[in-house]
Amino acid sequence: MKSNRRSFLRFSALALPLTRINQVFAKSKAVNKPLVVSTWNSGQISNAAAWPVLEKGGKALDAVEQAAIAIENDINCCVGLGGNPDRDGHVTLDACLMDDKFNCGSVAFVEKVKHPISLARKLMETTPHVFLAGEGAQQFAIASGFKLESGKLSPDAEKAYKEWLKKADYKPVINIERQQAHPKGHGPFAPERFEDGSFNHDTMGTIALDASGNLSGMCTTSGMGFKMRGRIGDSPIIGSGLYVDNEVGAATGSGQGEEVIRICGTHTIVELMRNGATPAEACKKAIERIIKINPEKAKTFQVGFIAINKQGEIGAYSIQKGFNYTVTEQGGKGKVINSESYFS
Ligand code: SD4
Repeated sequence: MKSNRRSFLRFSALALPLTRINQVFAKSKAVNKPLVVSTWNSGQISNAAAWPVLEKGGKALDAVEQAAIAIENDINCCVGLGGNPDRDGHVTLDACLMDDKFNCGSVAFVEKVKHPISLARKLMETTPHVFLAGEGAQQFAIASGFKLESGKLSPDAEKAYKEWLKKADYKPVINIERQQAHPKGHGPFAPERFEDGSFNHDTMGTIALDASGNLSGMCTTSGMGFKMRGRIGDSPIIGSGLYVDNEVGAATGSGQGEEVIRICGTHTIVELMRNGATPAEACKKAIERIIKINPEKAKTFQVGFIAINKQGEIGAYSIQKGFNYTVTEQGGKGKVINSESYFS
């Protein structure tokens, strides 16, 4: 009788879907919350803006929007109107966000809007649509009361663009981080710039778990520097640059967008976590999937992912060395962590 009961229990456990088993086990662990994680060491700026919202028990969605606004405001960072222009000299911005109920909003190829993240949120909250691009997105911004601003390239972006124009070589290579600091210094995030002033990344992603245990995320970018006019990368594409499933986890990333789109990068990571992978394992598997497509080509570009799960576990992985991310949890002080990478 006893053994029958035991085998019944064993077989019913096997009959449970893996996600359910994960949820059952997860319940026994203390959840690490609230928590916010952003790509790169400039994530210190984003996390510092997100944390006060989370600390007060606010929503993860509000926290990630604040994270994006802060970084879009920062002329010395890499995103927003001061970021690298396209090859014709125009700054075109992409951004998206996603909440804990599969609500999402994205805008792409938008010009003269200082906070594309807030435009994406407006789209999400006031229309039946999830993705708006170009002129239409700008019209929607005007209709929604956003002011158009010409913006100004940051001095470094301007210098880098002028430098690029000398050869105007259309060979986008992205995010191969330099290991040494900028000799002249450019504020606290100096090592993120090349000597000619150009950035080595143009994208900020933030994912957060709030005190109520709900997840949200955002991704905002000026896109790959000196890109073809109209080119859109992974960052505003739900499932590529950002994905959130409140039952499982959230992921975002930075790097060569085309390669992330090919594998639906962040959706892949969330699905791997659904099937039992930790955030770190899921990021690593997604990166390995990109590398497997063309291992030789993968030596020439960077992709870095970050992920969190419902329990507040954190993970990251990148192709090349040099990717880092910022974690803010209890105590509220942002900690920059160097990601593990495939190539050393
Ligand atoms: C893009 N993923 O437009 C972005 C670029 C990026 O750091 O992440 N740069 O493809």
